Amino acid sequence: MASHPATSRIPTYHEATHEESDSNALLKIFVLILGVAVGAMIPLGIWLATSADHAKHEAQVAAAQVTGGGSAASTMPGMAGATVKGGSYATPSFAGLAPANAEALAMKQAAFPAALPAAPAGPVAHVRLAIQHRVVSIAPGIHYDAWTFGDTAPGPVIHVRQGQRVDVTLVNKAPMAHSVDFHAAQIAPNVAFSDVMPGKSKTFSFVASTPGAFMYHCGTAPAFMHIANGMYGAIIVEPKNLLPVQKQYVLVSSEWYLNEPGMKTPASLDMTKADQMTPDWVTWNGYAAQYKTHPLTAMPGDTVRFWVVDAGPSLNTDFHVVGTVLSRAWVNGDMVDKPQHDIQTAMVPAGGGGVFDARIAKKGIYPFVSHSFASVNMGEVGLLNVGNVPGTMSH
Ligand SMILES: [Cu+2]
Repeated sequence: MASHPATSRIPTYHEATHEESDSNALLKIFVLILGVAVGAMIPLGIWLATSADHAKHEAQVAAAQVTGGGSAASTMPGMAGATVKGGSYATPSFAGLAPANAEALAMKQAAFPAALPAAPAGPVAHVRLAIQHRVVSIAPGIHYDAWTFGDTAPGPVIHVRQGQRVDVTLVNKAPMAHSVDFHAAQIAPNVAFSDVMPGKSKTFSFVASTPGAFMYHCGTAPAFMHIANGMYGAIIVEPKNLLPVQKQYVLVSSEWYLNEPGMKTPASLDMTKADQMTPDWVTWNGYAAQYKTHPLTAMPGDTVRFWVVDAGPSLNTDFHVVGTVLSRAWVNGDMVDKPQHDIQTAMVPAGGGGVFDARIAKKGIYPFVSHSFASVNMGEVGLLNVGNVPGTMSH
C-alpha cells in the first residue's frame, strides 16, 4: 500500500509525449518527487511506530521485573522455579503425563464432591474459609504445591439461598497475605476483600441478593497468580421458586500451569505458561478426568442440574453434555430472567457461571466436557452414568 502513490505515477510520466508543454513536464516531475517522498515516508513512519512499541514493551518488561514478576518469583512461597515475565520461555508442556500406575492412582483418589450440598436453614449462612498452602493432586500421580481455601482446590462449594445473609470468616494459616472476593456480593471491595495477614482472620457479611452460580477467589495482588495457584471456588445462590430437579452437581473449571511434571516433586506455577494461556491440565473440580473414574450418577428420566463456574484464570469453558441438549440454560448464570431452551453448548466465561438442566430419558454414559476440545485432552472431561450401566466411555 505504501508505495502505490509513487509507482502509479511513474508510468504516467514515462508515457508523456514531446507535445507536452514545459510547465506540464515540470508539474509531472514535481508530482513524481512528491510521490516518491510520500512512498518513502510511510515505511519510515511504520518503522518509527514499531520502534516506539518496542521501547514501550521493554519499559513494561523492566517495570514488571522491578515490581512484580521478577521479585515475586524469587520470594513468594509456591513460586519456586517460576520464570520471569517478558521475553522468557515457558517450560515444556507436561500435558497428559501419567505414571504407569495412573489408573490405580485415579481409582484411589477420592473425587471432589460434586453434589450440591444443602443450603443452611434460617436467615444467615455462616461460611468459614481457612487458607493454607499444601500439596494437592491434580491428575493421577501429578502433585502441585497449591494455595487453597479449606485444603482443596477448588475450595468448598458454598450453597446459600437468595436473600440470606452470608457471614464470612476468613482464617489465614498461610505464610503470606491472602483474601477472598465473592462475585455474588455487592459490597465495597477495598474493605471486604482486603488482605488478611498470616496468622490473622477477618469477618465480613453480605446479603446474597442476586441468584446464580458465582465464583469466589483470592483477590490479593497479583490475583492472577493466586487464582492460578488454586484459590477459587463456587458459591451457589439459589433463587426463590426454582423448579426442583432430581440431581444437582457443581462443576468448577480451572487450568493448571506447571513448572515441572509434578511427579517426583510437586510442581509450582509457571507464570510464563499462565501468561501465554498454555495450561498443562484443565480440570473439573481440580483433578483431571476424576469423574471419568468416579462418574456422577442419575436415573433414567431424571433432570440433572449442572451449576458450572469457570475459575479460569484465563480460559472459557464451552459446556456441553454428549448425548443430550441443555433443556434449560441460564446462560451467564442469569436466573432473574427466564432460561434459554434446548441448546447444545453454552459458554461459561472465565470468572463467570452458568446453570444448565438436562433431562435424560435413556440409560447410558453421558460425557460432560468443555467442547473447546484442547481442554478435553488436558483433562476437562467427566461422565454422567445414567441408570448404573456398566463400562465407560472415552471421548
Ligand atoms: Cu491468595
